[in-house]
Amino acid sequence: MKDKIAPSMMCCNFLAMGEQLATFEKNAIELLHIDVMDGSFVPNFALGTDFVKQLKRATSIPLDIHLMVECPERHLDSFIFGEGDYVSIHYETTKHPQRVLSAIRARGAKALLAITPTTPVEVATDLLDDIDGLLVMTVNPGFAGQKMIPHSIDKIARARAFLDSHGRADAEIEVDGNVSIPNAIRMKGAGANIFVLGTASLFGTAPLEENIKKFREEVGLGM
Ligand code: S6P
Ligand code: MG
Repeated sequence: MKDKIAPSMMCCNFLAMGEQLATFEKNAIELLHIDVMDGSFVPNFALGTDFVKQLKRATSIPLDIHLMVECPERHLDSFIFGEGDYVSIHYETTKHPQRVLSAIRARGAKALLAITPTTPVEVATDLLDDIDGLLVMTVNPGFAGQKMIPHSIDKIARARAFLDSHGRADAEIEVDGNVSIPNAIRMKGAGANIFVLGTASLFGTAPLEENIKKFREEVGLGM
């Protein structure tokens, strides 16, 4: 399974977005992670429909839309996504996760089930035919710049074992939250292959390009 890097766009410098996108394109970034927050499922607001529209127009890098919103089924049609994009919903946000996941897939996108640090991986048991992977939150959703919840590495390993033992060795595992280089080395060892990069490894003091190269090299990601 291909390793992928997904910069967390809420951590971007919004005043230099064009330049940053150009750097992502030049460095073959695989996905752009877009945190959508509704101030209800999570105690914060973040990126929305017009931002996604603009990004879609501005770049051909596929989007990775992380919906942290109640009743995502009511909002899918407001977002532009399709073939090649990823969309994740949280298990707790809808009464009928199967319906929402299949609606995402019906549009040609990959559907991921997102699980918070206290949601057991087994909630995916009856959704295994409807997902392309799991998004394992390694912090509580809502904010950038948090510390990884310590049980996360074990949780990723359990998620990998769960998927493999249920005939879904092909399903991807995305990790989101405090993906620093040392944490990512352990996350990759536990079975993750999509890495959301925010303040812990990408948007710091060094230039983006330098940070991307360093991350790929030190974590041992294939290009
Ligand atoms: C958190 C959100 C994440 C953050 C990311 C930031 O609710 O889903 O995608 O943007 O975790 O990365 P970092 O390195 O600041 O934790
Ligand atoms: Mg996220």
